[in-house]
Amino acid sequence: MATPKETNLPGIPTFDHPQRDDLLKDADPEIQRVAEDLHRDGYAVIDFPDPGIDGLMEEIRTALTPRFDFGHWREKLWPVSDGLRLQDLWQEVEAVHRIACNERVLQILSAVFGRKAFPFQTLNFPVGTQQTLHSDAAFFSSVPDGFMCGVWLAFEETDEGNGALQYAPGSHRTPLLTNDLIGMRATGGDQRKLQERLAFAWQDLVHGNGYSPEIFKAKKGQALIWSAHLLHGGSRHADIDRTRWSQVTHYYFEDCLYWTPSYSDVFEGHTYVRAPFNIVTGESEESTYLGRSVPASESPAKPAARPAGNLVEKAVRRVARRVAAHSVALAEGFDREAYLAANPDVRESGVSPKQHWIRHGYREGRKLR
Ligand SMILES: O=C(O)CCC(=O)C(=O)O
Ligand SMILES: [Fe+2]
Repeated sequence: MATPKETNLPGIPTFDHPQRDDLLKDADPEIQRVAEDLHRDGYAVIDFPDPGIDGLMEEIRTALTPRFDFGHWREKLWPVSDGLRLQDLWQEVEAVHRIACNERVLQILSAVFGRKAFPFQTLNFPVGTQQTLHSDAAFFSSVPDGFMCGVWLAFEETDEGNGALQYAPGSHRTPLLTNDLIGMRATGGDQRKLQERLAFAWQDLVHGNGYSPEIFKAKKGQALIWSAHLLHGGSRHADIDRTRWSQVTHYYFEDCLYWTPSYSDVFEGHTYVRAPFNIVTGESEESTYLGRSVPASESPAKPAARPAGNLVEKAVRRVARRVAAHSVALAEGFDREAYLAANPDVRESGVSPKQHWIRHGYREGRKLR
């Protein structure tokens, strides 16, 4: 499985490959179905392939419950659309490790992508993340493109009430948003502004292409695989008395270069290259380009200093509000001329009417039209 099958296009994941039917002709029906779903929709659902999965999920819930402050979440984080998470608990909790390294999952991923999969990061959530729609490729990309995915496992049923995972079917066809596309420089720039611009741009992609986000109404023990470019996030966690226990494991594939577009200005010579940790082998995977090793970067392009305490909360609230305003403006068809006519002060100030609405008008309750 480690070596890609011989083809003229070894850099395209098998599920998207022009010869995918031929490449997968000997694969079992589940693998063929997952490949087809990833190709068509950008995601695929499986029953998690471990007969002891109920016990593992129970073990994780019991081990982690005392480590989360649910009161703080309800009072401070939930109102600003934030969640709770613990990263890389595979190092401490055996059940998290076992889920991340499940052999059948590795077999399915390796077959449908055509390179050997390895898990490099886990996140455990007790409640919904309420994250806005995004593509993981902004943070975890590969060369060749597309060799990354997430496998999200529901420890309990998820629906409209408890912040189910959401995704925009078909959005895996949208381009990787490198910094040149969003007009922001990573090196020497403001990483928070860049992330805000990215969040707006993903919303533009969803609205502009007419995608309709759906939620994953999962049964306990079901898992959703998303491909690197699928726009996904967490829906509103409406009922704060409910939980949304879940684990996501992020996977890369061997023999790639691993990089972070958000931290890179490639054509100015700054590529933030990673050496992701292979949770199965316990060793880092070095990046390679066409078979030759590429050293990992020392540190990302320096993000702007992070403010402390309630300044962080204020910043999170401000970004959440602006993203919401941007979404409303898109959904209702912002009319620039009508906004200027109704708001002479905006015309006089010379600022962009849409930016004014997103930054001020929305909060001040000014009418869109
Ligand atoms: O669990 C969620 O709501 C989203 C998680 C996610 O986007 C991720 O881990 O990449
Ligand atoms: Fe994500």
